[in-house]
Amino acid sequence: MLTKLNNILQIQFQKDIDNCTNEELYIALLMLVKALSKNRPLTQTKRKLYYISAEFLIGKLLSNNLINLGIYDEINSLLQEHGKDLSIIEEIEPEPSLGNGGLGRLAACFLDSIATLNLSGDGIGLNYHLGLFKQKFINHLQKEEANPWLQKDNWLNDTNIGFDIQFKDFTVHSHLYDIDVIGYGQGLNKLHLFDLDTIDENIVKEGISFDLTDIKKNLTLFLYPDDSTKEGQLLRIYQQYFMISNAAQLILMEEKAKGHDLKDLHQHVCIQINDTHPSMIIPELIYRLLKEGIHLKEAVHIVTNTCAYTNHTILAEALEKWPMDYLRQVVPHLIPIIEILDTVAFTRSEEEDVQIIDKENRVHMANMDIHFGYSINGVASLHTDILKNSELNAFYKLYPQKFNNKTNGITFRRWLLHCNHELSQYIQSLIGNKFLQDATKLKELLQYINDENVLSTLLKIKAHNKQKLADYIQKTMQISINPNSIFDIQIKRLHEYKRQQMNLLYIINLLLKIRQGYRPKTPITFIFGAKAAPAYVIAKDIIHAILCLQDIIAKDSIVNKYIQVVMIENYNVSQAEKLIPACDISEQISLASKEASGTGNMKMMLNGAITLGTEDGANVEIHQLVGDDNIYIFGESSDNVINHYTKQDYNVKDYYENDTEIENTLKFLISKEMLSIGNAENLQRLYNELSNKDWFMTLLDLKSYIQAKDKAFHDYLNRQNWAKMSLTNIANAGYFSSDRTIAEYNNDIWKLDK
Ligand code: GPW
Repeated sequence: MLTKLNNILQIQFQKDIDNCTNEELYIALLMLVKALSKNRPLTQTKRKLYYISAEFLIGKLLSNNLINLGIYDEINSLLQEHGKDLSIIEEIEPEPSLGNGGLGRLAACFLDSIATLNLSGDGIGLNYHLGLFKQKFINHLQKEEANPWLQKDNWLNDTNIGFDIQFKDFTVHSHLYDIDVIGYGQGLNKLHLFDLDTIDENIVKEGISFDLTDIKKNLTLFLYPDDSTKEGQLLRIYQQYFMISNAAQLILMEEKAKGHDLKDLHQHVCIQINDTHPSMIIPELIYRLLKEGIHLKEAVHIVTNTCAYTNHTILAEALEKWPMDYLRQVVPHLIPIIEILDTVAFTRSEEEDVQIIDKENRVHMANMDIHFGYSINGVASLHTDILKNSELNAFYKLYPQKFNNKTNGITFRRWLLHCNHELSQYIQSLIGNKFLQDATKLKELLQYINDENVLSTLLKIKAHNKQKLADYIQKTMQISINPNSIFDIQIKRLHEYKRQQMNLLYIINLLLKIRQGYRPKTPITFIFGAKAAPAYVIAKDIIHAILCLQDIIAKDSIVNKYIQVVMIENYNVSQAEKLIPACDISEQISLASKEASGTGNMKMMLNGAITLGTEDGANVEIHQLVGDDNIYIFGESSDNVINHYTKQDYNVKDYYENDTEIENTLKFLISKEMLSIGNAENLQRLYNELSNKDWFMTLLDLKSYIQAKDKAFHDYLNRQNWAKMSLTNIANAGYFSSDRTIAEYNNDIWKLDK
């Protein structure tokens, strides 16, 4: 390996490993990985899957590729022998920001598992030049900046492939770049990212603003920049159509190249539609099959048996409904097809809930997917039940056999082996390495539940990871945190339903108690990481309030002995990899019924954190796996929450008007102290929202949240028992391997070997 590496360094830089810079070494390693993956044959199965997604939040790739190629340890020691440090070299790689959060990260974990299981399945998405914005905190406010991640040397391989994409008023020619997806031990697939050569990064003005109408220059510039305006929504439709028309043409091209008859498309291909962003693939494929001379009825049949849809939310505002007029402006050729599909759907059921085009002339993308796909799945068992029994009940009655659950999963290669070397090495020393192939083998750890040696080693590993995180925060944010405090961590996109504001109210409540003389037994560090959508006003107000509180506590010399708040700037995959191994308490506090699954909950459990959560999403399954004693569950059930929405009987005032403690906690948001640091506009708006409307029922659960959280902090003192809980969580996390999830997708939906 040293010879190979030195050869590359010689050709590229006329240097060798001993006299090159870390930057040069990074590039050489990147080229080495690319060369090695070329030697792997592409995965072959009878059928081929195309996973189409507007987001692939792949994270940095160097270390994971080394792990999956099986050469991480070899390279690591080789570098050490020459005075280099792989962990420093890793930092040089820019993080591709091709996703927002869970949905995009899930797609990336899935690609890893698909390749690892030796299934032929490629990703198809877009090559956003600036990706998701970079978050800066200025005057306690989120500011967005462009986040260029594409440098000269990167993981993309140029292909000679490109397609004409016809919009109503103009045609563009696409350009395809591929990233190799290297499975763990075996498997090689592709992530196809489509782009346009005419994109112009110079149209970006201050922050992330740019001319939304200049499609040739902006089409793949940003990831969903702004859907609050008509122009923003039109751009989103342009992006989606560009993605799926490229996908359709690539798939049909590959099928023809294999000599397959397009009439047999569904025998050879499956297309997984990741949420509704790629849904236009359905009418587009029908359109293209018609052009190939296939009759309408048959084309509809073929496409229906090729496409499967995954739903990731029940939030009405996140279910895409495109006005026909907008679609007509961008892709008029799809309109007659959508109208036909709407008519066919109407013949199957006249019920309003299942129509494709509604009375306001909007196209319900999910409805089209369910009628004209052969599978619809939710992403955790509670979520799928809610789809079947309430949200999509009318569809469930029509097509019960199409509905199935696929509880999400995470790749253990990134979320254990890579991010927590120490823990994964230690696990291997205890139970060997079979769990690397079959994650349920982690259960064998349970034999050590009373082994004091093992328990204290687990605590030591956690302490070490906390120290590393503290060092990182010191270095990057110049904030010093106490590594001996409890690390209570909430990291996820900022959304009212995820209820960062409830965590905030807990901290305010605790601050007020400390000022009245209460003394926590162990100091606590409350860590947040969250980006808010640029146009999501209240979410930005919540960030503002957290940042103001962070400051108030830091400056209070009595309170800051006991508690500290740190909001991590620009939370992303790379920072998640540092935060998750250091987590003691994993905050999963969404309003029951609203979080489809969550995947951060699984990552933290796997790394030995204890969940503090509601019975929502995959928390329900975590609870079932670890039992009541190894998780902190609180709050109203999803049934009760759904009932409140149906009856519209939630009145937030009931929860503070006769409760001065809660009232004072809320009022602190607009206290003189907060206003002296923050902005009246933001803080008052947040206060008004919470005290008048509270759409996501923060106050409904606040009391039981405080109780459960206090108990968790109290239990933390019993270190031995805490270590047992931690071990139990790690041992039961095997179910959440994305290898299991993908095996289920393959058995029930894709059947790639059959
Ligand atoms: F709204 N999710 C996400 F359903 O990260 F489309 N972005 C999204 O736009 C949507 C969902 C959408 C998340 C869910 O909120 C989370 O609960 C789930 O674990 C994740 O998708 C992966 O399924």
